[in-house]
Amino acid sequence: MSEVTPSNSDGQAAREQVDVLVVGAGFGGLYAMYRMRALGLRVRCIEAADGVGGTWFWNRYPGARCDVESLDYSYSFSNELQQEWRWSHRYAEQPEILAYLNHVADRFELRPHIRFETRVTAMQYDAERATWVAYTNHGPRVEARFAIMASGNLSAPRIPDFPGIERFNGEWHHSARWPKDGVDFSGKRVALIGTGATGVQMLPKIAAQASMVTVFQRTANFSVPARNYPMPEDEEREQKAHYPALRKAARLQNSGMSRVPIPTRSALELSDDERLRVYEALWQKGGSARMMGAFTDLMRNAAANETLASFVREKIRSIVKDPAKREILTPCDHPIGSRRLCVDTDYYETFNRDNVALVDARRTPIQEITERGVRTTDAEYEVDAIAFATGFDAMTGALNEVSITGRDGIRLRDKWAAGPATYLGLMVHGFPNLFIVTGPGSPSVKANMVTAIEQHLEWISDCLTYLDEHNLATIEPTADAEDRWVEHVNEVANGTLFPKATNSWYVGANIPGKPRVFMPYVAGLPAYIKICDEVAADGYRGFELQKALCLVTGHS
Ligand code: NA7
Repeated sequence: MSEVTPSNSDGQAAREQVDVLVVGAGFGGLYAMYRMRALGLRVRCIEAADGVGGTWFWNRYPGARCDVESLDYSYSFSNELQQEWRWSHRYAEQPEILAYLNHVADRFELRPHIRFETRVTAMQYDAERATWVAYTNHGPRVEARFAIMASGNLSAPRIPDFPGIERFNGEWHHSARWPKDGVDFSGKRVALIGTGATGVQMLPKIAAQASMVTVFQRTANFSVPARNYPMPEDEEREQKAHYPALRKAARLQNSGMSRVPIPTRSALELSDDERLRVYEALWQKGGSARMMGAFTDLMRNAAANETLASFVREKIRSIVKDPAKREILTPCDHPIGSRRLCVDTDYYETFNRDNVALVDARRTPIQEITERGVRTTDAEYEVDAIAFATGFDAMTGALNEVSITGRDGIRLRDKWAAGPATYLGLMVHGFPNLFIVTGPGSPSVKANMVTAIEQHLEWISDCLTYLDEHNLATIEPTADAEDRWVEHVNEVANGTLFPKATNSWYVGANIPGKPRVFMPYVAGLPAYIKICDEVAADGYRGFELQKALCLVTGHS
Protein backbone atom coordinates (compact mmCIF):
# COMPACT_ATOMS: atom_id res chain seq x y z
CA MET A 1 0.00 0.00 0.00
CA SER A 2 1.38 3.42 0.89
CA GLU A 3 4.82 4.06 2.18
CA VAL A 4 5.01 5.89 5.50
CA THR A 5 8.29 7.53 6.43
CA PRO A 6 8.94 8.26 10.10
CA SER A 7 10.68 11.60 10.30
CA ASN A 8 11.82 12.38 13.76
CA SER A 9 13.05 11.00 17.02
CA ASP A 10 9.62 10.51 18.56
CA GLY A 11 8.90 8.08 15.74
CA GLN A 12 5.89 10.09 14.56
CA ALA A 13 5.12 9.25 10.99
CA ALA A 14 5.42 12.49 9.11
CA ARG A 15 5.08 11.63 5.49
CA GLU A 16 3.06 9.14 3.58
CA GLN A 17 4.01 8.60 -0.04
CA VAL A 18 1.49 7.34 -2.54
CA ASP A 19 0.81 7.71 -6.24
CA VAL A 20 -2.58 9.35 -5.91
CA LEU A 21 -4.20 11.44 -3.21
CA VAL A 22 -8.00 11.38 -3.22
CA VAL A 23 -9.85 13.99 -1.19
CA GLY A 24 -13.31 12.82 -0.11
CA ALA A 25 -14.94 9.40 0.17
CA GLY A 26 -18.36 10.02 -1.33
CA PHE A 27 -19.58 8.75 -4.70
CA GLY A 28 -16.61 10.45 -6.42
CA GLY A 29 -13.87 9.47 -3.98
CA LEU A 30 -14.92 5.82 -3.74
CA TYR A 31 -14.92 5.41 -7.48
CA ALA A 32 -11.63 7.33 -7.76
CA MET A 33 -10.04 4.82 -5.40
CA TYR A 34 -11.50 1.92 -7.31
CA ARG A 35 -10.13 3.20 -10.64
CA MET A 36 -6.72 4.08 -9.27
CA ARG A 37 -6.40 0.69 -7.56
CA ALA A 38 -7.36 -0.94 -10.86
CA LEU A 39 -4.37 0.84 -12.43
CA GLY A 40 -2.19 -0.69 -9.72
CA LEU A 41 -1.53 2.69 -8.09
CA ARG A 42 -1.04 3.36 -4.40
CA VAL A 43 -3.87 5.55 -3.11
CA ARG A 44 -4.56 7.51 0.03
CA CYS A 45 -8.00 8.96 0.50
CA ILE A 46 -8.53 11.61 3.17
CA GLU A 47 -12.07 11.95 4.50
CA ALA A 48 -13.33 14.40 7.12
CA ALA A 49 -16.24 12.22 8.28
CA ASP A 50 -15.98 9.03 10.31
CA GLY A 51 -17.55 7.04 7.51
CA VAL A 52 -17.88 6.93 3.74
CA GLY A 53 -20.77 8.54 1.85
CA GLY A 54 -19.96 12.24 1.40
CA THR A 55 -23.23 14.04 0.72
CA TRP A 56 -25.13 10.97 1.90
CA PHE A 57 -23.10 10.77 5.08
CA TRP A 58 -23.80 14.34 6.11
CA ASN A 59 -27.34 15.04 4.93
CA ARG A 60 -29.35 13.09 7.51
CA TYR A 61 -32.16 15.60 7.87
CA PRO A 62 -35.75 14.33 7.98
CA GLY A 63 -37.02 13.51 4.51
CA ALA A 64 -33.55 13.45 2.87
CA ARG A 65 -33.96 11.60 -0.38
CA CYS A 66 -32.44 11.58 -3.84
CA ASP A 67 -34.38 13.30 -6.60
CA VAL A 68 -32.89 11.03 -9.27
CA GLU A 69 -34.35 7.54 -9.59
CA SER A 70 -32.19 4.98 -7.80
CA LEU A 71 -31.90 2.70 -10.82
CA ASP A 72 -30.09 5.62 -12.46
CA TYR A 73 -28.50 7.14 -9.36
CA SER A 74 -26.10 4.26 -8.80
CA TYR A 75 -22.76 3.06 -10.12
CA SER A 76 -22.63 1.37 -13.49
CA PHE A 77 -18.98 0.28 -13.37
CA SER A 78 -19.71 -3.20 -12.02
CA ASN A 79 -22.48 -5.22 -13.56
CA GLU A 80 -22.36 -7.59 -10.59
CA LEU A 81 -22.94 -4.67 -8.24
CA GLN A 82 -25.87 -3.27 -10.20
CA GLN A 83 -27.42 -6.72 -10.51
CA GLU A 84 -27.08 -7.69 -6.88
CA TRP A 85 -28.07 -4.43 -5.20
CA ARG A 86 -31.80 -4.01 -4.60
CA TRP A 87 -33.34 -0.58 -4.21
CA SER A 88 -36.42 -0.51 -2.04
CA HIS A 89 -38.00 2.52 -3.71
CA ARG A 90 -38.08 4.48 -6.93
CA TYR A 91 -36.21 7.25 -5.13
CA ALA A 92 -33.96 6.02 -2.33
CA GLU A 93 -33.85 7.82 0.98
CA GLN A 94 -30.59 8.88 2.58
CA PRO A 95 -30.09 5.83 4.86
CA GLU A 96 -30.41 3.47 1.92
CA ILE A 97 -27.96 5.38 -0.27
CA LEU A 98 -25.53 5.50 2.64
CA ALA A 99 -25.91 1.72 3.12
CA TYR A 100 -25.23 1.27 -0.61
CA LEU A 101 -22.03 3.33 -0.44
CA ASN A 102 -20.89 1.38 2.61
CA HIS A 103 -21.55 -1.81 0.69
CA VAL A 104 -19.48 -0.50 -2.23
CA ALA A 105 -16.61 0.43 0.10
CA ASP A 106 -16.60 -3.09 1.56
CA ARG A 107 -17.26 -5.04 -1.60
CA PHE A 108 -14.36 -3.39 -3.42
CA GLU A 109 -12.10 -3.29 -0.35
CA LEU A 110 -11.69 0.46 -0.43
CA ARG A 111 -11.83 1.17 3.29
CA PRO A 112 -8.17 0.36 4.06
CA HIS A 113 -7.14 3.21 1.75
CA ILE A 114 -9.16 5.83 3.62
CA ARG A 115 -7.96 7.92 6.54
CA PHE A 116 -11.18 8.98 8.29
CA GLU A 117 -11.88 11.94 10.56
CA THR A 118 -9.10 13.87 8.89
CA ARG A 119 -9.22 17.10 6.96
CA VAL A 120 -6.85 18.26 4.28
CA THR A 121 -5.99 21.76 5.40
CA ALA A 122 -3.54 22.76 2.69
CA MET A 123 -2.07 21.39 -0.50
CA GLN A 124 1.08 22.57 -2.13
CA TYR A 125 2.61 21.65 -5.46
CA ASP A 126 6.34 20.98 -5.39
CA ALA A 127 7.31 21.62 -9.01
CA GLU A 128 10.83 20.25 -8.66
CA ARG A 129 9.56 16.88 -7.59
CA ALA A 130 6.29 17.12 -9.55
CA THR A 131 4.58 16.16 -6.32
CA TRP A 132 1.50 17.32 -4.44
CA VAL A 133 2.03 17.65 -0.70
CA ALA A 134 -1.17 17.57 1.34
CA TYR A 135 -1.15 18.74 4.95
CA THR A 136 -3.82 17.33 7.20
CA ASN A 137 -5.16 18.32 10.61
CA HIS A 138 -3.60 15.19 12.05
CA GLY A 139 -1.53 12.26 10.91
CA PRO A 140 1.25 12.31 8.37
CA ARG A 141 1.18 14.64 5.41
CA VAL A 142 0.53 12.90 2.13
CA GLU A 143 2.80 13.19 -0.88
CA ALA A 144 1.45 12.10 -4.22
CA ARG A 145 2.14 12.55 -7.90
CA PHE A 146 -1.51 13.13 -8.61
CA ALA A 147 -4.33 14.63 -6.59
CA ILE A 148 -8.01 14.01 -7.22
CA MET A 149 -10.39 16.43 -5.54
CA ALA A 150 -13.60 14.51 -4.92
CA SER A 151 -14.72 16.90 -2.23
CA GLY A 152 -18.20 17.46 -3.60
CA ASN A 153 -20.28 20.22 -5.17
CA LEU A 154 -22.62 20.69 -2.23
CA SER A 155 -20.47 19.96 0.77
CA ALA A 156 -19.60 23.30 2.33
CA PRO A 157 -22.78 24.05 4.34
CA ARG A 158 -23.74 27.63 4.86
CA ILE A 159 -25.65 29.34 7.62
CA PRO A 160 -26.31 33.02 6.91
CA ASP A 161 -24.52 35.46 9.20
CA PHE A 162 -27.58 36.22 11.29
CA PRO A 163 -26.42 37.99 14.41
CA GLY A 164 -27.38 36.41 17.72
CA ILE A 165 -27.32 32.71 16.95
CA GLU A 166 -25.06 32.06 19.96
CA ARG A 167 -27.66 33.36 22.38
CA PHE A 168 -30.57 31.27 21.08
CA ASN A 169 -31.92 29.17 23.96
CA GLY A 170 -33.24 26.30 21.87
CA GLU A 171 -31.46 23.80 19.65
CA TRP A 172 -30.54 24.47 16.05
CA HIS A 173 -29.12 22.38 13.24
CA HIS A 174 -28.10 22.81 9.63
CA SER A 175 -29.58 20.18 7.30
CA ALA A 176 -26.14 18.97 6.26
CA ARG A 177 -24.89 18.62 9.84
CA TRP A 178 -27.95 16.89 11.23
CA PRO A 179 -27.36 14.74 14.35
CA LYS A 180 -26.92 11.04 13.60
CA ASP A 181 -29.60 10.14 16.13
CA GLY A 182 -32.11 12.54 14.62
CA VAL A 183 -33.99 15.33 16.36
CA ASP A 184 -37.27 14.89 18.20
CA PHE A 185 -39.48 17.85 17.37
CA SER A 186 -42.55 16.42 19.15
CA GLY A 187 -44.55 19.20 20.75
CA LYS A 188 -41.99 21.80 19.73
CA ARG A 189 -42.31 25.08 17.88
CA VAL A 190 -39.86 24.97 15.00
CA ALA A 191 -38.52 27.62 12.61
CA LEU A 192 -37.56 26.22 9.21
CA ILE A 193 -35.34 28.65 7.33
CA GLY A 194 -34.90 27.97 3.63
CA THR A 195 -37.17 26.49 0.97
CA GLY A 196 -34.77 24.98 -1.57
CA ALA A 197 -34.64 21.26 -2.41
CA THR A 198 -33.79 20.51 1.23
CA GLY A 199 -36.46 22.69 2.88
CA VAL A 200 -39.22 21.23 0.72
CA GLN A 201 -38.21 17.70 1.71
CA MET A 202 -37.96 18.57 5.39
CA LEU A 203 -41.16 20.52 5.92
CA PRO A 204 -43.75 17.70 5.66
CA LYS A 205 -41.70 15.51 8.03
CA ILE A 206 -41.19 18.24 10.62
CA ALA A 207 -44.80 19.42 10.39
CA ALA A 208 -46.02 15.88 11.11
CA GLN A 209 -44.18 15.99 14.44
CA ALA A 210 -43.88 19.55 15.67
CA SER A 211 -46.64 21.51 17.39
CA MET A 212 -45.96 24.44 15.07
CA VAL A 213 -43.63 25.08 12.15
CA THR A 214 -42.92 28.56 10.88
CA VAL A 215 -41.37 28.49 7.43
CA PHE A 216 -39.21 31.43 6.39
CA GLN A 217 -39.16 31.68 2.61
CA ARG A 218 -37.01 34.22 0.80
CA THR A 219 -37.51 33.09 -2.79
CA ALA A 220 -40.52 31.07 -3.91
CA ASN A 221 -39.27 28.00 -5.78
CA PHE A 222 -41.11 25.73 -8.14
CA SER A 223 -41.60 22.20 -6.88
CA VAL A 224 -43.09 19.12 -8.52
CA PRO A 225 -44.23 15.92 -6.83
CA ALA A 226 -41.82 12.97 -6.51
CA ARG A 227 -44.54 10.33 -6.36
CA ASN A 228 -42.16 7.88 -4.77
CA TYR A 229 -43.26 4.26 -4.56
CA PRO A 230 -41.84 0.91 -3.44
CA MET A 231 -39.82 -0.62 -6.27
CA PRO A 232 -42.06 -2.92 -8.31
CA GLU A 233 -40.36 -6.23 -9.03
CA ASP A 234 -41.08 -6.06 -12.75
CA GLU A 235 -39.60 -2.55 -13.04
CA GLU A 236 -36.41 -3.69 -11.35
CA ARG A 237 -36.24 -6.91 -13.37
CA GLU A 238 -36.71 -5.02 -16.62
CA GLN A 239 -33.96 -2.52 -15.81
CA LYS A 240 -31.55 -5.22 -14.71
CA ALA A 241 -32.16 -7.29 -17.83
CA HIS A 242 -30.97 -4.36 -19.96
CA TYR A 243 -28.70 -2.55 -17.54
CA PRO A 244 -25.51 -2.26 -19.65
CA ALA A 245 -27.46 -0.88 -22.62
CA LEU A 246 -29.45 1.46 -20.40
CA ARG A 247 -26.31 2.83 -18.80
CA LYS A 248 -24.99 3.61 -22.28
CA ALA A 249 -28.29 5.25 -23.11
CA ALA A 250 -27.97 7.41 -19.99
CA ARG A 251 -24.85 8.99 -21.44
CA LEU A 252 -26.76 9.96 -24.55
CA GLN A 253 -29.18 11.92 -22.40
CA ASN A 254 -28.51 15.51 -21.38
CA SER A 255 -29.53 14.59 -17.86
CA GLY A 256 -27.41 11.42 -17.72
CA MET A 257 -30.46 9.34 -16.80
CA SER A 258 -31.69 6.33 -18.73
CA ARG A 259 -35.19 6.45 -17.32
CA VAL A 260 -36.11 9.83 -18.76
CA PRO A 261 -37.18 9.92 -22.42
CA ILE A 262 -35.25 12.20 -24.79
CA PRO A 263 -37.49 15.10 -25.90
CA THR A 264 -38.16 15.49 -29.59
CA ARG A 265 -40.68 18.34 -29.82
CA SER A 266 -40.92 22.00 -28.97
CA ALA A 267 -43.45 22.89 -26.28
CA LEU A 268 -44.86 25.38 -28.74
CA GLU A 269 -45.66 22.76 -31.38
CA LEU A 270 -48.63 21.49 -29.42
CA SER A 271 -52.03 23.03 -28.87
CA ASP A 272 -52.71 24.34 -25.36
CA ASP A 273 -54.87 21.32 -24.56
CA GLU A 274 -52.38 18.78 -25.86
CA ARG A 275 -49.58 20.42 -23.91
CA LEU A 276 -51.61 20.50 -20.73
CA ARG A 277 -52.29 16.80 -21.10
CA VAL A 278 -48.53 16.16 -21.38
CA TYR A 279 -47.82 18.24 -18.26
CA GLU A 280 -50.67 16.65 -16.34
CA ALA A 281 -49.40 13.14 -17.13
CA LEU A 282 -45.90 14.13 -16.01
CA TRP A 283 -47.26 15.76 -12.86
CA GLN A 284 -48.99 12.46 -12.06
CA LYS A 285 -45.87 10.45 -12.91
CA GLY A 286 -43.69 12.68 -10.72
CA GLY A 287 -40.05 13.80 -10.91
CA SER A 288 -38.25 16.89 -12.09
CA ALA A 289 -36.05 15.46 -14.85
CA ARG A 290 -39.05 14.09 -16.72
CA MET A 291 -40.87 17.40 -16.32
CA MET A 292 -37.96 19.56 -17.51
CA GLY A 293 -37.25 17.02 -20.26
CA ALA A 294 -40.79 17.09 -21.62
CA PHE A 295 -39.85 19.33 -24.55
CA THR A 296 -36.67 20.36 -26.32
CA ASP A 297 -36.93 24.06 -25.60
CA LEU A 298 -38.08 24.47 -22.00
CA MET A 299 -34.71 25.93 -21.00
CA ARG A 300 -34.10 27.77 -24.27
CA ASN A 301 -37.27 29.59 -25.11
CA ALA A 302 -39.00 31.90 -22.64
CA ALA A 303 -42.45 31.33 -24.14
CA ALA A 304 -42.01 27.54 -23.99
CA ASN A 305 -40.79 27.80 -20.41
CA GLU A 306 -43.75 29.93 -19.42
CA THR A 307 -46.18 27.19 -20.52
CA LEU A 308 -44.73 24.89 -17.86
CA ALA A 309 -44.24 27.64 -15.27
CA SER A 310 -47.88 28.66 -15.51
CA PHE A 311 -49.00 25.01 -15.30
CA VAL A 312 -47.11 24.56 -12.02
CA ARG A 313 -48.33 27.93 -10.68
CA GLU A 314 -51.89 26.73 -11.33
CA LYS A 315 -51.14 23.54 -9.41
CA ILE A 316 -49.86 25.54 -6.47
CA ARG A 317 -52.98 27.70 -6.55
CA SER A 318 -55.24 24.64 -6.66
CA ILE A 319 -53.47 22.93 -3.73
CA VAL A 320 -52.82 25.75 -1.25
CA LYS A 321 -56.07 26.90 0.35
CA ASP A 322 -55.00 30.02 2.23
CA PRO A 323 -54.84 32.91 -0.27
CA ALA A 324 -52.03 34.69 1.59
CA LYS A 325 -49.83 31.58 1.70
CA ARG A 326 -50.70 30.80 -1.90
CA GLU A 327 -49.55 34.23 -2.99
CA ILE A 328 -46.22 33.94 -1.16
CA LEU A 329 -45.59 30.41 -2.44
CA THR A 330 -46.21 31.20 -6.09
CA PRO A 331 -42.90 31.77 -7.92
CA CYS A 332 -42.93 34.69 -10.29
CA ASP A 333 -39.38 35.99 -10.59
CA HIS A 334 -37.58 33.31 -12.58
CA PRO A 335 -38.15 30.78 -15.37
CA ILE A 336 -39.00 27.31 -14.08
CA GLY A 337 -35.84 25.19 -13.95
CA SER A 338 -33.46 28.16 -13.94
CA ARG A 339 -33.13 27.61 -10.19
CA ARG A 340 -33.00 23.99 -9.03
CA LEU A 341 -36.49 22.56 -9.58
CA CYS A 342 -37.52 21.01 -6.26
CA VAL A 343 -39.09 17.59 -5.93
CA ASP A 344 -41.42 17.01 -3.00
CA THR A 345 -43.85 14.77 -1.23
CA ASP A 346 -46.83 16.84 -0.07
CA TYR A 347 -44.91 20.10 0.21
CA TYR A 348 -47.65 22.46 -0.91
CA GLU A 349 -50.31 20.31 0.82
CA THR A 350 -48.45 20.74 4.11
CA PHE A 351 -49.23 24.47 4.07
CA ASN A 352 -52.91 23.54 4.53
CA ARG A 353 -52.14 22.21 8.00
CA ASP A 354 -53.09 24.42 10.92
CA ASN A 355 -49.66 24.01 12.48
CA VAL A 356 -47.77 25.47 9.50
CA ALA A 357 -47.20 29.21 9.11
CA LEU A 358 -45.34 30.95 6.31
CA VAL A 359 -43.29 34.12 6.56
CA ASP A 360 -42.30 36.04 3.45
CA ALA A 361 -38.64 36.62 4.27
CA ARG A 362 -38.16 38.68 1.15
CA ARG A 363 -40.74 41.27 2.23
CA THR A 364 -39.73 41.06 5.89
CA PRO A 365 -36.14 39.73 5.98
CA ILE A 366 -34.71 37.90 8.96
CA GLN A 367 -32.73 40.39 11.02
CA GLU A 368 -31.40 38.33 13.88
CA ILE A 369 -31.72 35.27 16.02
CA THR A 370 -32.78 36.14 19.55
CA GLU A 371 -32.81 34.13 22.81
CA ARG A 372 -36.35 33.13 21.99
CA GLY A 373 -36.39 32.71 18.25
CA VAL A 374 -36.22 34.53 14.93
CA ARG A 375 -36.73 38.25 14.49
CA THR A 376 -37.66 39.65 11.12
CA THR A 377 -38.07 43.31 10.26
CA ASP A 378 -41.62 43.24 11.57
CA ALA A 379 -41.97 40.53 14.23
CA GLU A 380 -40.26 38.13 16.59
CA TYR A 381 -41.22 34.46 16.18
CA GLU A 382 -40.72 32.45 19.36
CA VAL A 383 -39.56 28.91 18.69
CA ASP A 384 -37.93 26.00 20.52
CA ALA A 385 -35.77 24.85 17.59
CA ILE A 386 -34.41 26.15 14.30
CA ALA A 387 -33.78 23.99 11.23
CA PHE A 388 -31.46 25.70 8.78
CA ALA A 389 -32.02 24.49 5.23
CA THR A 390 -29.93 27.37 3.98
CA GLY A 391 -27.77 25.54 1.49
CA PHE A 392 -24.12 25.46 0.58
CA ASP A 393 -21.23 27.40 -0.81
CA ALA A 394 -21.84 25.38 -3.93
CA MET A 395 -19.33 23.99 -6.41
CA THR A 396 -16.27 25.95 -5.28
CA GLY A 397 -16.81 26.03 -1.49
CA ALA A 398 -15.15 22.74 -0.59
CA LEU A 399 -12.21 23.40 -2.92
CA ASN A 400 -11.63 26.86 -1.56
CA GLU A 401 -11.79 25.60 2.02
CA VAL A 402 -8.46 23.88 1.40
CA SER A 403 -5.59 26.25 0.83
CA ILE A 404 -4.39 24.90 -2.53
CA THR A 405 -1.15 26.37 -3.87
CA GLY A 406 -0.08 25.42 -7.36
CA ARG A 407 2.93 26.09 -9.53
CA ASP A 408 4.75 29.42 -8.90
CA GLY A 409 2.88 29.90 -5.63
CA ILE A 410 -0.50 30.64 -7.20
CA ARG A 411 -3.35 30.00 -4.79
CA LEU A 412 -6.51 28.51 -6.24
CA ARG A 413 -8.65 30.76 -4.05
CA ASP A 414 -6.87 33.85 -5.44
CA LYS A 415 -6.95 32.63 -8.99
CA TRP A 416 -10.70 32.11 -8.64
CA ALA A 417 -11.34 35.44 -6.91
CA ALA A 418 -13.35 36.62 -9.92
CA GLY A 419 -14.98 33.22 -10.47
CA PRO A 420 -13.82 29.68 -11.12
CA ALA A 421 -11.81 29.00 -14.27
CA THR A 422 -11.10 25.46 -15.41
CA TYR A 423 -10.48 23.52 -18.58
CA LEU A 424 -13.35 21.03 -19.03
CA GLY A 425 -14.19 21.45 -15.35
CA LEU A 426 -11.44 18.90 -14.80
CA MET A 427 -8.17 20.79 -14.41
CA VAL A 428 -6.84 24.28 -13.74
CA HIS A 429 -3.95 26.14 -15.38
CA GLY A 430 -1.17 26.52 -12.82
CA PHE A 431 -2.15 23.33 -10.99
CA PRO A 432 -0.48 20.40 -12.74
CA ASN A 433 -1.67 16.87 -11.98
CA LEU A 434 -4.59 18.15 -9.90
CA PHE A 435 -7.92 16.77 -11.09
CA ILE A 436 -11.32 17.96 -9.97
CA VAL A 437 -14.25 15.56 -10.05
CA THR A 438 -17.35 17.33 -11.43
CA GLY A 439 -15.71 20.73 -11.07
CA PRO A 440 -17.17 24.07 -12.15
CA GLY A 441 -17.28 24.19 -15.93
CA SER A 442 -18.45 20.57 -16.20
CA PRO A 443 -22.06 19.30 -16.31
CA SER A 444 -21.86 18.32 -12.62
CA VAL A 445 -25.04 19.36 -10.78
CA LYS A 446 -26.95 19.74 -14.05
CA ALA A 447 -26.68 16.02 -14.77
CA ASN A 448 -27.10 12.78 -12.87
CA MET A 449 -24.13 13.20 -10.53
CA VAL A 450 -23.22 9.52 -10.55
CA THR A 451 -23.02 9.39 -14.35
CA ALA A 452 -21.00 12.61 -14.37
CA ILE A 453 -18.65 11.26 -11.69
CA GLU A 454 -18.06 7.99 -13.51
CA GLN A 455 -17.32 9.74 -16.78
CA HIS A 456 -14.82 12.05 -15.09
CA LEU A 457 -12.97 9.25 -13.37
CA GLU A 458 -12.79 7.18 -16.52
CA TRP A 459 -11.27 10.18 -18.28
CA ILE A 460 -8.80 10.77 -15.45
CA SER A 461 -7.86 7.14 -15.31
CA ASP A 462 -7.31 6.98 -19.11
CA CYS A 463 -5.26 10.15 -18.82
CA LEU A 464 -2.97 8.64 -16.20
CA THR A 465 -2.53 5.55 -18.39
CA TYR A 466 -1.60 7.81 -21.31
CA LEU A 467 0.95 9.69 -19.24
CA ASP A 468 2.46 6.44 -18.10
CA GLU A 469 2.60 4.96 -21.59
CA HIS A 470 4.22 8.11 -22.96
CA ASN A 471 6.60 8.48 -20.09
CA LEU A 472 5.14 11.86 -19.15
CA ALA A 473 5.37 13.30 -15.67
CA THR A 474 2.77 16.05 -15.62
CA ILE A 475 -0.35 17.35 -17.33
CA GLU A 476 -1.71 20.87 -17.04
CA PRO A 477 -4.14 22.88 -19.17
CA THR A 478 -2.74 25.82 -21.09
CA ALA A 479 -3.95 29.28 -20.10
CA ASP A 480 -5.37 29.68 -23.56
CA ALA A 481 -7.38 26.43 -23.51
CA GLU A 482 -8.74 27.37 -20.10
CA ASP A 483 -9.74 30.88 -21.21
CA ARG A 484 -11.49 29.49 -24.24
CA TRP A 485 -13.32 26.88 -22.18
CA VAL A 486 -14.56 29.49 -19.71
CA GLU A 487 -15.77 31.58 -22.62
CA HIS A 488 -17.51 28.55 -24.12
CA VAL A 489 -19.19 27.65 -20.81
CA ASN A 490 -20.55 31.20 -20.57
CA GLU A 491 -21.62 31.26 -24.17
CA VAL A 492 -23.57 28.02 -23.74
CA ALA A 493 -25.21 29.29 -20.54
CA ASN A 494 -26.12 32.56 -22.22
CA GLY A 495 -27.96 30.63 -24.91
CA THR A 496 -30.28 29.24 -22.21
CA LEU A 497 -32.66 30.66 -19.64
CA PHE A 498 -30.39 29.72 -16.70
CA PRO A 499 -28.81 33.17 -16.32
CA LYS A 500 -32.29 34.68 -15.94
CA ALA A 501 -32.29 33.46 -12.35
CA THR A 502 -29.79 35.94 -11.03
CA ASN A 503 -30.14 34.77 -7.43
CA SER A 504 -29.46 31.04 -7.68
CA TRP A 505 -26.61 29.05 -6.17
CA TYR A 506 -25.67 28.05 -9.74
CA VAL A 507 -24.24 31.59 -9.99
CA GLY A 508 -23.01 31.75 -6.40
CA ALA A 509 -25.63 34.36 -5.49
CA ASN A 510 -26.43 32.79 -2.12
CA ILE A 511 -22.99 33.63 -0.77
CA PRO A 512 -22.43 37.32 -0.06
CA GLY A 513 -19.39 38.56 -1.95
CA LYS A 514 -19.06 35.45 -4.13
CA PRO A 515 -18.51 36.40 -7.78
CA ARG A 516 -21.61 35.84 -9.90
CA VAL A 517 -20.53 33.35 -12.52
CA PHE A 518 -22.72 30.62 -13.92
CA MET A 519 -20.75 27.53 -12.93
CA PRO A 520 -22.17 24.35 -14.50
CA TYR A 521 -21.68 23.46 -18.17
CA VAL A 522 -25.16 23.14 -19.62
CA ALA A 523 -24.67 21.89 -23.17
CA GLY A 524 -25.77 18.49 -21.89
CA LEU A 525 -23.81 15.40 -20.98
CA PRO A 526 -23.46 13.86 -24.50
CA ALA A 527 -21.98 17.06 -25.97
CA TYR A 528 -19.60 17.32 -23.04
CA ILE A 529 -18.50 13.68 -23.22
CA LYS A 530 -17.82 14.09 -26.93
CA ILE A 531 -15.52 17.05 -26.26
CA CYS A 532 -13.67 15.24 -23.47
CA ASP A 533 -13.17 12.18 -25.68
CA GLU A 534 -11.96 14.26 -28.62
CA VAL A 535 -9.52 16.17 -26.43
CA ALA A 536 -8.02 12.88 -25.22
CA ALA A 537 -7.99 11.30 -28.69
CA ASP A 538 -6.19 14.38 -29.97
CA GLY A 539 -3.24 13.81 -27.65
CA TYR A 540 -4.80 15.86 -24.83
CA ARG A 541 -5.43 18.96 -26.88
CA GLY A 542 -5.13 22.12 -24.82
CA PHE A 543 -2.92 20.52 -22.18
CA GLU A 544 0.80 20.82 -21.59
CA LEU A 545 2.33 17.43 -21.10
CA GLN A 546 5.72 17.44 -19.54
CA LYS A 547 8.38 14.79 -19.37
CA ALA A 548 10.82 15.01 -16.52
CA LEU A 549 12.66 17.84 -18.27
CA CYS A 550 11.43 18.39 -21.80
CA LEU A 551 8.09 19.97 -22.61
CA VAL A 552 5.59 18.60 -25.12
CA THR A 553 2.68 20.93 -25.88
CA GLY A 554 -0.62 19.33 -26.89
CA HIS A 555 -1.75 21.32 -29.93
CA SER A 556 -4.91 23.31 -29.33
P1 NA7 B 1 -30.53 25.94 -1.53
O1 NA7 B 1 -31.21 25.43 -2.73
O2 NA7 B 1 -29.37 26.84 -1.68
O3 NA7 B 1 -31.63 26.60 -0.60
C1 NA7 B 1 -31.28 27.40 0.50
C2 NA7 B 1 -32.49 28.10 1.00
O4 NA7 B 1 -32.13 28.93 2.11
C3 NA7 B 1 -33.11 29.01 -0.05
O5 NA7 B 1 -34.49 28.95 0.08
C4 NA7 B 1 -32.56 30.36 0.36
O6 NA7 B 1 -33.29 31.47 -0.11
C5 NA7 B 1 -32.62 30.24 1.85
N1 NA7 B 1 -31.82 31.26 2.50
C6 NA7 B 1 -30.48 31.44 2.40
N2 NA7 B 1 -30.13 32.53 3.10
C7 NA7 B 1 -31.26 33.04 3.63
C8 NA7 B 1 -31.54 34.17 4.45
N3 NA7 B 1 -30.58 34.98 4.83
N4 NA7 B 1 -32.82 34.39 4.79
C9 NA7 B 1 -33.80 33.57 4.38
N5 NA7 B 1 -33.60 32.49 3.62
C10 NA7 B 1 -32.33 32.23 3.25
O7 NA7 B 1 -30.01 24.71 -0.61
P2 NA7 B 1 -30.65 23.28 -0.42
O8 NA7 B 1 -29.91 22.61 0.68
O9 NA7 B 1 -32.11 23.36 -0.33
O10 NA7 B 1 -30.36 22.56 -1.76
C11 NA7 B 1 -29.05 22.53 -2.30
C12 NA7 B 1 -28.95 21.45 -3.32
O11 NA7 B 1 -28.71 20.20 -2.67
C13 NA7 B 1 -30.19 21.18 -4.09
O12 NA7 B 1 -30.43 22.06 -5.10
C14 NA7 B 1 -29.98 19.77 -4.56
O13 NA7 B 1 -29.16 19.76 -5.70
C15 NA7 B 1 -29.28 19.14 -3.42
P3 NA7 B 1 -32.93 32.09 -1.57
O14 NA7 B 1 -33.40 31.05 -2.52
O15 NA7 B 1 -31.43 32.24 -1.60
O16 NA7 B 1 -33.65 33.36 -1.63
